[in-house]
Formats: sequence, structure tokens, C-alpha cells
Amino acid sequence: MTTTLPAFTKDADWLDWCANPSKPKFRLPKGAVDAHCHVFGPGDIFPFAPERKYTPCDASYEQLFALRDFLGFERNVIVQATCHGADNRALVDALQRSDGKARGVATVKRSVTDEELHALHAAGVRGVRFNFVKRLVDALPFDSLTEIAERISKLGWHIVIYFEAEDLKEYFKFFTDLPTTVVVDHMGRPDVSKNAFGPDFDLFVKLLEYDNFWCKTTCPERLSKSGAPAYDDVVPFAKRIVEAFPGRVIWGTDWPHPNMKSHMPDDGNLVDFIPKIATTESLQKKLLVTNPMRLYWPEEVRGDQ
Ligand code: 0GY
Repeated sequence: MTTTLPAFTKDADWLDWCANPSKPKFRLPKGAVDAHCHVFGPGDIFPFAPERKYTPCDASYEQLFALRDFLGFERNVIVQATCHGADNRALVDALQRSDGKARGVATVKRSVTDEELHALHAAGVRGVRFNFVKRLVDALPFDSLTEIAERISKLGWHIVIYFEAEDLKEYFKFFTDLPTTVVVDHMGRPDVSKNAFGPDFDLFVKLLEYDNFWCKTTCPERLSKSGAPAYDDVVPFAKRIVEAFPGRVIWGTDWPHPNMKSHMPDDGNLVDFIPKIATTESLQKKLLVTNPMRLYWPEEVRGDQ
């Protein structure tokens, strides 16, 4: 008897990733890492999770690796997206097909076994993601997150957190009590119509003053109100962070850009955004090579693999 896998229809207002990105004018440094991107499905092989809040178009590992090569990146960090819940099979498959050029950030439940954690590690997973964005998840099970944090800390993994700026005050203590390196997605989603040196973003900077905190200076397309292609209103926020914490920032495309409603960015144009926020070769190398390598391929940085 054959079973038929469920078919998925993307959301009616879903914007597909850009199939013909421009070639960036900015030449990425050798060894550059796209440290925040996703794979979606394909849904007929890796079904989307029943508890998902959106149904995307497919975005396969082949398409991701083709984009990596086209833009001039050498490696990827693939982050589990909420549309796959805690089913990390699509992520693991992509990691295993990457020839060691991709590492991953998974989502796990409290019920995950040690064997499953070790299998994820063997596939290249080096962190877990805790998502606090209310439109993306049902509940925030803080006690189970604390338990997961303790367990994954023993593997030397870190925690990626995704939250909205307006919730930072409430979660500040929970975040700073986490026992691992913590990497914040998309600069904590600041309201870029406010002042990059005003009290709201100052609170975010205070979080980064804890020296176990890192930041992805990502997603101008998601945060900008002034819009493409310049995303000028995001520049002062990202530049402030890159210059204040040059050794703890990383960057990624966020391909295939889930839940974009205003427009779908041109990934080549996003690469051209980098020199606006990291204005010297030294800052660019830290942001794109040295820092992500320290987090995701530390054995290569030490040269003792
Ligand atoms: C991102 C942003 C989003 C989605 C997810 O896991 C996800 O579904 O992260 C979003 O909707 O803001 O980084 O991919």
C-alpha cells in the first residue's frame, strides 16, 4: 500500500523569494558566512508542521546553496523556521547535503532525547532557537525553555532568541539568566522610526553589554519603513551595534524571507547593504567571517579539528 503525503498550498498573500537576484556590487570577503537563512520543505518531502502559523512556498537546500554561490558566500547557518515546528528533518537533510558548509540552529521540545540531541549535533546543529514572537508561536513555556537551555548548554550549543522590541523589558531577566551564549535575531526588531540612540534601543544595547550576548544585524527589509532598495532608516541602528560590539555581531540574508508583506527583497541588494553598516574592511571581516566562524566552526578557527 502506498501512502500519499499531504500537499500544501502556500498562503494566498504569500510572497515568493526573488528568483533573479542582482549580482551584488559589494565583494564579500573570502570565507563569508550567510548566518541566518532557512529551508522550507519541499512540503511533499518534509511536511510543514500542523501547528504552523503560515504555509510558505517551498525553498529547498539546492536553491539555498545556489544563492550562496551566486552571492559569493561560502557557508550557511540554517535556522529552523516555525513552519516546521520542532520537526528538524528538512534542516538536517540540508546540513547533511552541504559538504560541511552549513551548520544549523534547531527547535526542540522538552521531550527531546539525548540521542536525538546527539544526532542533531552530528548533523551540524550548534544551537536551539527560542521564538517569542507572538504571531509565530502559541505559548511561551518558560519552564521548559529553561530545562532545554540547561541540557543544550552541556553540548556547547548556544540559544538564538527572536522577540519584538516592545517585549524586551518583560523578558530581560529571563534572557540574561540563560546559561549559554545567546544570539539575538534581527537586532531585537527595533521600531526604526524611533531614535537609534533613544531609550528603547538603549535597552537593547544594555542587553548586548552582557558579554554572552551576540546580535544578528539582519533584516533591513523587515524593519524598514522607508523601504527598498536603500533601507536607510535601518542603517543607524545596525551601524551602532556593529561599531559597539564588533566581535559579537553576525549577518545573514534571511532567505527565503518568510512573512514579508510589503515587498520581496532582492538578495543581491541586501548584500550591498552590508558596507553601509560595517564601513571598514576590518568590521566587514569580523561580521561576515571571523565572528560566525567562532560561533559555528570554532574547531576550524582554532585549527585543531
Ligand atoms: C525570520 C522571520 C520570521 C519568521 C520566522 O521561524 C519563523 O517562522 O523566523 C518572521 O515572520 O518574522 O527570521 O525568518
